[in-house]
Amino acid sequence: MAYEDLRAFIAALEKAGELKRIAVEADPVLEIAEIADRVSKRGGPALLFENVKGSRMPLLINAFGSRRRMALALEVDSVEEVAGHLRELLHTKPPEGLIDKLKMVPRLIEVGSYLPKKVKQGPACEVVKEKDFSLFDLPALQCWPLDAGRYITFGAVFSRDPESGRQNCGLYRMQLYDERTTGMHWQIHKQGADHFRRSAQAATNGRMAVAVAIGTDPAVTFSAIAPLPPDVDEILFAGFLRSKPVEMMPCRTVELEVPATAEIILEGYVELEERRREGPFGDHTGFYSLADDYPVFHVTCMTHRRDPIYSTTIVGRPPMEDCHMGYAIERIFLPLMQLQLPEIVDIHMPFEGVFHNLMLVSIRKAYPGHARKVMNAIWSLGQAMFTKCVVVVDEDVNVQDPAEVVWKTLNNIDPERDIQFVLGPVDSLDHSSRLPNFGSKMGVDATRKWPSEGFTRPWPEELRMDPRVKALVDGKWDQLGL
Ligand SMILES: Cc1cc2nc3c(=O)[nH]c(=O)nc-3n(C[C@H](O)[C@H](O)[C@H](O)COP(=O)(O)O)c2cc1C
Ligand SMILES: [Mn+2]
Repeated sequence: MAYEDLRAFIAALEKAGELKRIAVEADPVLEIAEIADRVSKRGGPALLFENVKGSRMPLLINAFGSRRRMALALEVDSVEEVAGHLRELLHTKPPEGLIDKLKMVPRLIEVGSYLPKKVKQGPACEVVKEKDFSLFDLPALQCWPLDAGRYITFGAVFSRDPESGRQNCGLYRMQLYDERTTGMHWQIHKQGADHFRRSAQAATNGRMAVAVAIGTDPAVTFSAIAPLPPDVDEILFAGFLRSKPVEMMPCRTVELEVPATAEIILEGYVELEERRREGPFGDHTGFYSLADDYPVFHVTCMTHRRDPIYSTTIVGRPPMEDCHMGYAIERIFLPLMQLQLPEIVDIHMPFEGVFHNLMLVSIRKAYPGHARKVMNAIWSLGQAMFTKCVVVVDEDVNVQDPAEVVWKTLNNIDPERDIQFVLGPVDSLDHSSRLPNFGSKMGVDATRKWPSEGFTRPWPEELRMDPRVKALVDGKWDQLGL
């Protein structure tokens, strides 16, 4: 059964022994971050702070912060199951005969049944505040000492495409400026920024409606960070993940729909002309991302449950909570990549690469230059375009084992011949690129080189012991006293 809301997920975490309640008072300014960081680094549980200094709301953090909790969030034993389900759906052949058509019906119904369900209202608007409220009622964290202030770090931001009218939902951090305004840190490549840009092109002075949901059911939170293609509805994807439609209710003061079972909703607008300094902020990279100018979110209404739970996360040097969400993305999006690139056997993004810095890819190499074709394809595939370094290996290399990849790659490459640089868009958080958002990327062709690629020397065999000798030693092993 799908989790109705964040609370149902919290209950499941607690039942699984994956949640620790903390009654001791803790300060949302730095202290909670330090506690969560230590727990993250030790592979510890989700934390529910019940006594947050200066706020009446309990605070949840690290709820997705392990492989097991990520699976619990998606209600599976392993996120591979979700990939399997997606693969099945994607490989449904167009029906041929009548029998095939009949077999398709349940599948089509299944997809149709994930569509968001409109409801008039929900628990998220049990309390409606248009006048007397302050964003500082929320226990928003200051995560790192040089952060520009306190930030809402786990809000799902909703906006509407000015032309198609479709909604987008992306997770972007929000710096608290005062009681009613925050930064709106949608980076230039993201869909919120696209809506904003196109709204501004249509009308130079005016406003764009924005709503933010904090504390949504875990499928919605995960969908908000998932690198879905533009115009694929995150809420439909969440419905697919939880095998049940997400209930969406209209906002009170703006024309947007938000998850009806969220803990807290912020409604408001961004001015199309306005920008304000945002950051610095201690980021996923383990460094502070630099301050820059971003739109400003003016909050006109806050609604919440009678007893809201504030949900948040911190980012920083890996491993952190977001790494486990990144791993789920790696597994779940592999079938989608393979739809375009069936030669891909597996991919892996080690935590240390912070999502975009390193992708290890194994392929079934079929023609000269195949590895380079795959690199170029990855650089043109949605948010994978940010991948700073792509390493392509043959199918016999296990990319889930970075040590094996390093060993084989460094043996296999003639660097000048096998490394390729390209220029293009890079992640906004990259502090090393020559310009913000623009820089170079590197592809390493670590596949075995072929004569048809100009490599005419013999390629050596990999060391492997004779199986007969292995069996012999197995038989003697106990006597060896080793
Ligand atoms: C904890 C966390 C914080 C994030 N903060 C931001 C952010 O501040 N700005 C941003 O553009 N993306 C941020 N992201 C990444 C986006 O959520 C992600 O790229 C998402 O796919 C964007 O959706 P969109 O394509 O619909 O815009 C964050 C991701 C995580 C896990
Ligand atoms: Mn999107």
